[in-house]
Parts: sequence; structure tokens; C-alpha cells
Amino acid sequence: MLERITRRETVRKGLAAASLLALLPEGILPAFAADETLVPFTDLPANFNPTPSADRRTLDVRRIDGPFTPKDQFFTTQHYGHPLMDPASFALKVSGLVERPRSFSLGDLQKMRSTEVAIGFECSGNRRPLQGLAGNARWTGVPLRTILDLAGVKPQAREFVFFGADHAEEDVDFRGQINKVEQQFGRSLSREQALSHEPLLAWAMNGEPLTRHQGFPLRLLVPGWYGVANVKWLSSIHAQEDQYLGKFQARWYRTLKGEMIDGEMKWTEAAITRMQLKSFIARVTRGAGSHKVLGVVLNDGTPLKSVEVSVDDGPWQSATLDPATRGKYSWKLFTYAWQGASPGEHTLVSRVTDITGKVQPTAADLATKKTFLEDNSQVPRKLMIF
Ligand SMILES: Nc1nc2c(c(=O)[nH]1)N[C@H]1C(S)=C(S)[C@@H](COP(=O)(O)O)O[C@H]1N2
Ligand SMILES: [Mo]
Repeated sequence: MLERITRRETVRKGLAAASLLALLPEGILPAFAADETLVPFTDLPANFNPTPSADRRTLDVRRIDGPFTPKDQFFTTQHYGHPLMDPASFALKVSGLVERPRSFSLGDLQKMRSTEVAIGFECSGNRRPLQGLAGNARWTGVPLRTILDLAGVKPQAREFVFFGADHAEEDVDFRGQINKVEQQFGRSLSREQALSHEPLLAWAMNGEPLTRHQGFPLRLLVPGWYGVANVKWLSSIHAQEDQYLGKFQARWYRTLKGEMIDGEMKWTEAAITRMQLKSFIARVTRGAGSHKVLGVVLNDGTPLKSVEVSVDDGPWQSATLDPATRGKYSWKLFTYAWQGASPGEHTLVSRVTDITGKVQPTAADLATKKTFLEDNSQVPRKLMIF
């Protein structure tokens, strides 16, 4: 039951990516080599399907073959489907507590000085069995700060709300009273975050216009944050004084957990913001004479100290980070050469540590986290060697 990837397929993909790879330091190139075969995970459900519907695509992480995720593989998840936008009539509106309320066409934005950044992110709901709600790409756009400076942010503006063009009727519960309202997807950033020079208004991914699935024609990217912050089909930015408490900011995306605060257990409910430190094993392949483990690291951009792999509860062994993914906000790929794998079932697990000494938690460490978002626990993977 070993799968085989032909060399020709690998070479074809490699050529398509050649122009882009030329810009990068040479990486480990995680693509399958000529005689590599995938070792199936035995802990995946038998009926496991990485692409459950057209509306919700996950990345088959066993197929990662380069630092950047191709557009037809990039995961997609959203609440109200994929709106179809007309780029000719598209306008990004900036309103609220600004000196000069403005509207920018796509052309206006594309004439400005653009930047390109490698940003990887995962959905805060990403977890086992395969962790496929994750991807990495080069994003091109104009810094949010440029637009906010043109509009002139007033001193009273404390909060910036980003609305997508997608909307639907929703039941909003207030103390048991249900109100039906037409709701747009909305997320907010504090003044400090919005003006920090990092958030990007992107119109291109991997050198091509955004796909409809990824938010064509314009999306927000907040590097180091969970996917939910990256508002797709971005249509307006509203500056206000009050905190924004919309559904996808305050209710749908939050984590309830118990924390020891000054010796006492306190139950906290916090918004989904920066990505928690995570690593996972994406695949194991068999090559000539040894096995190779490929994995992924995601976090908030804090530099890493180490990534390690443990086989069958053995000692932690250092894995190697792919230099092609060393950008601050890129996801990081790692490899580990597994020597002397004996026939039978094995359990492999990875863990990452950042330079502040923060270590990726185990599932047991997260026992007081009651809600399922932000599951960054170490994930033991089972596989069979024949
Ligand atoms: N307008 C809009 N933007 C959105 C969403 C949405 O429902 N509507 N979903 C968010 C969530 S929860 C995630 S994880 C990411 C997914 O981005 P992707 O589909 O490009 O992978 O988009 C975010 N941006
Ligand atoms: Mo998400």
C-alpha cells in the first residue's frame, strides 16, 4: 500500500517553481526524490478525505513539495461561501474616525509601493487527523499603514474593523432574545496592531492575482496571527473608538481555558489572535536505506530554538530546519533522517521550542483548555514499517 510519486511529476512541478526558487537560498527541497515512497499513517481514519467539499479545502500535508503552497492546494475555509467580486467596480472604503474618508480602487492600490512577504498561517481550528488547514505563500500588497496614513487616523480611533464583502442572515442571541440581522464577516485590530507596519493588504499570492477562494481581489494579512484575522474579499475598514464585538471577533473565535493566576485557577475567555507555537509531522517517506520525516512549524514569528523528533518515546533528536522557509512569518519546514526503522508499528512525535524557552505543549498540558480552537499540542503519529 505504498504510494509512489513519479520523478517526472516532481520535475515538472520543480520547473514551474524554478523562477521563484531562484530568489531563495537553497533549501532542503522537500519534494519526493526518485525512489521515495510514502509510508502511510495508520492512525488516519480509513475513510479519511482531505478535501471534504469545494467550500472547504484542506491541504494534504503528505504532499508538501516546496516552501510555498500552490494556489490549487491552498486550504480554504470561510463562513458564507466565496463571493464573486468584480475587480472593475471594486472599492476599498475607509470610514469612521479618519480625517479623509476615502475609497480606493484596485488600480489605486496597485500603483502604490508594494511589498512581498512570505506568510504562513493556519486556521485556529486546525488539528488532527491531518492538520490540513494550513498553508504558506508569498503575498504581495500594500502595507495597511500606507492606507491608514493616507486617510489620516484621528487620535480617538482605538479600533479598526475590517469587513469582508461576504454576508448572510444570522441569529444574534441577546440574553435569550434572538435577533435576525444581515451580518458581514468582520474582524478588528487595535490601533497599535493596525499601525504596526506589519499588516498587509494583499492582491497577489505566489506572484499571481488572489484566487476567488483566497479572497480575490483583496485581503488583509496579519503576519503571525491565526487565519481568521486575514479577512478575505476585504471591502471596508472602519476606525472607531469602541471595541468591536462582532460574532467572529468576540463569540465564534475565542478560547475558554483555566489558568493558574497568582496561585488560583482563573477561567479566562480570550480572543483568537497570535498563533500558538506548533509543530507537526506531515509525512514519512522511505528512501534508499533510510526513512525521512518532513514536518511543519507555525508560530507568531518568534525565532525558534529547536525542533526535535522522538521515536517510540525515545530521546528527543534534533531535526533540521529548511533554510528556504526561514522568513520571520513563513511557516518552517523541517526534516529528520530516521535511521534503522525496524518492521512493525511506530509512534513519531515532534516538538518545537522558541528562543524565549517556550516549548510546544503536550495534549495533557492543554487539559484545562475547554474549547477546541488553538490546539497546538504535540501530535504523536502512528505508522507501520514493513
Ligand atoms: N471575508 C472572510 N474572510 C475570512 C473568513 C470568512 O469567513 N470571511 N474566514 C477566515 C478564516 S476562519 C480563515 S482560517 C481564513 C482562511 O483563509 P484561506 O481560505 O485563504 O485559507 O480566512 C479568514 N478570512
Ligand atoms: Mo479559521
